[in-house]
Amino acid sequence: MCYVMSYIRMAMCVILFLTLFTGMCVADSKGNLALNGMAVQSSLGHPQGDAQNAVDGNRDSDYKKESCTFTKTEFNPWWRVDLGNVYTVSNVTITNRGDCCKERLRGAQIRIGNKLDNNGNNNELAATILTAPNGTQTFSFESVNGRYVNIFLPGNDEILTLCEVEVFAEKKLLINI
Ligand SMILES: [Ca+2]
Repeated sequence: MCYVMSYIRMAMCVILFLTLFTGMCVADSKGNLALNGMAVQSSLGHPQGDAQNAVDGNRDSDYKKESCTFTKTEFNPWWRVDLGNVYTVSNVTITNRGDCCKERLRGAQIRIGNKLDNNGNNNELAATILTAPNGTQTFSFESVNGRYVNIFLPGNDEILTLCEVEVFAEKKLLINI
């Protein structure tokens, strides 16, 4: 009886230890975290311009190939992906539209964080796209913790089009928000 009790006590200790230990762990996270994530955008400006097209794993920059997003012409358009967990994001790779209108993306901001105030566009500014990307361009920055990655294009009469957004992190933080 004594042996059984001590065995159970030990087993409980192991379970408790593992629970606490794994709760503090950080897991390596390699690869594109945005791939097939839940994506939304401020508006839909064209039937083939769905927000999900920027996380479909296809960098095709020809809008006619139906793998790019497209908002209406509006004030401060934005696009957002939910990574599903909090990561320390250090790189975002963006594929701009290539068949025309590259300059539309100039001035767009990469914002990362855990809040959805102002649709996530108030989250920390990680980088600004100062010159229109010619094809695919990677933006590296001081790591920012966050679950949401926004591409925010401030200004009047702007159209936001993204053909692919890829998000990379150093590690995953096991915090559920
Ligand atoms: Ca795409």
